Amino acid sequence: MRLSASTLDRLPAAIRRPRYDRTTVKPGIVHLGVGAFHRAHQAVVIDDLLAAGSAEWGIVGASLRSPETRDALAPQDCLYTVAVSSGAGTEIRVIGSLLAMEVGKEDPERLISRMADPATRIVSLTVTEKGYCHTPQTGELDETHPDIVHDLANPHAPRSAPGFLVEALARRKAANLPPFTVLCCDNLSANGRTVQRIVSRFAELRAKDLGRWIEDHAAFPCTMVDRIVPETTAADRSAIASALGMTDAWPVMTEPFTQWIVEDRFTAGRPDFAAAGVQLVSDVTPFEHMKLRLLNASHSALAYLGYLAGYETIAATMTDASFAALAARVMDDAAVTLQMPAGTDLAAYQASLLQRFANPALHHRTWQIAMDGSQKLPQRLLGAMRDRLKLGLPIEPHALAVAGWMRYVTARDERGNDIDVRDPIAAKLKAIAQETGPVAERLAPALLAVEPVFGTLGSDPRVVSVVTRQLAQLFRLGARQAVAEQAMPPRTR
Ligand code: CS2
Repeated sequence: MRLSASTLDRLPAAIRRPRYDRTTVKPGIVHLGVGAFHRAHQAVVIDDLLAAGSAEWGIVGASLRSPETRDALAPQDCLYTVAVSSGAGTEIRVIGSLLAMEVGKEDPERLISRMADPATRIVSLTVTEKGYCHTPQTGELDETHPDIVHDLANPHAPRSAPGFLVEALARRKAANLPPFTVLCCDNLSANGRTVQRIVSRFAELRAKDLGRWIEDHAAFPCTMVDRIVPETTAADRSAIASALGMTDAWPVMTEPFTQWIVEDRFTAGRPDFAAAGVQLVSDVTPFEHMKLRLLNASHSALAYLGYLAGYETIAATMTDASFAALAARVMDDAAVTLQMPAGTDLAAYQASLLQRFANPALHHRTWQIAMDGSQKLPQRLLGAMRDRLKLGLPIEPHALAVAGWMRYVTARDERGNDIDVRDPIAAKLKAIAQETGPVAERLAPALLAVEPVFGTLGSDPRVVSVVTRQLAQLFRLGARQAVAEQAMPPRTR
């Protein structure tokens, strides 16, 4: 038996499921990038709102490339399970907010029509950092990106997220419709403003007046999104199947914690987010910095160094006291660079992060978080490093994390095995490493000179010297010992 609208009533009574009439829900949102994160985060919020009676905000989900999610969910009427695990137990719930699925690559026209439809009032996105085709360090559109080059030449059949957004907005302009609100839910710095810059530039390259119309009329609120959602494993699938008494081709696993902070700027209406626990604020910046520099920065540090030390998951890495201490030090060092609204309890936030990382129920692979480092380092680690240097403060723990990334992208682990490095510039990074060899004094400056990642920070002599020293330690001692030595000094604020 398979989860679907017609089998919902055969689920065990205790399992929460949509009690609202899904057939009357209107699609107000098109979401690009229906991965596990979206399905365990925004789609759950919308499911809560639909359950509370607001029937206007159903989601049409789209994958830009792969048909996998559509193929898994379409036979299930887009129903799927979210399993929330704390270590103490698991709570299972079936989500109904996803109404239909599109695949951009198969039928770009269909997806564009959905986005341009007057019923669509928000287009939200979780396409990961690299999905915006921008230069991570500057936040500007990468005009040489192959997908951007393609989309400018074929604007009516795009491939990239900016290409789809601009074509759909162009159709709305031509039809005299208001633009939808573009709601970026990816971990970019100043995500809304960054996407606005990218989209406006792309539009301007197509036509000046289109660029101007988007500038003048469209809204791109910034958001801070947070929930740890590891990739679903085969074991998860079978555990869910036995709990449901039927199969779900693609359930998602997550933690109890969830947070969504959104700037309240929408051009065509929005759901009553506050009713579902979303925080609406006038400026997301401090919260976004807090999350990227505390959670994501230490996550990346644990991912690179933990992987090198042979730990498969973040929870396993956290059982090693020196790694937990290093994560805490990265957070302490980043915390002094934050300007939080009065009343923010950063110490409590940091303590809760360490607990969340240690959640033994989450099989969050270090390899998964290590992906796309070239796109992640600037907003997670480098901004805080730059700010600490301005304040005249040391940068050792951050530099060790960056060195961990450098050691990782050599694509050879400490036992001489290959590492499957996933990154848009993996080949370039590996070539650099092959040219310099595993010699910190050569490798560190060569990687620091990769401008789209490091910008001017990479030529700062203080950065060159500390990162080189940390990388040398990593080559000499291995990750476990290097982390233990770094974690040893007393914590400083
Ligand atoms: C992780 C994030 O994969 C990664 O890079 O750091 O996906 C992280 O789990 C989320 O941002 C948590 O909200």
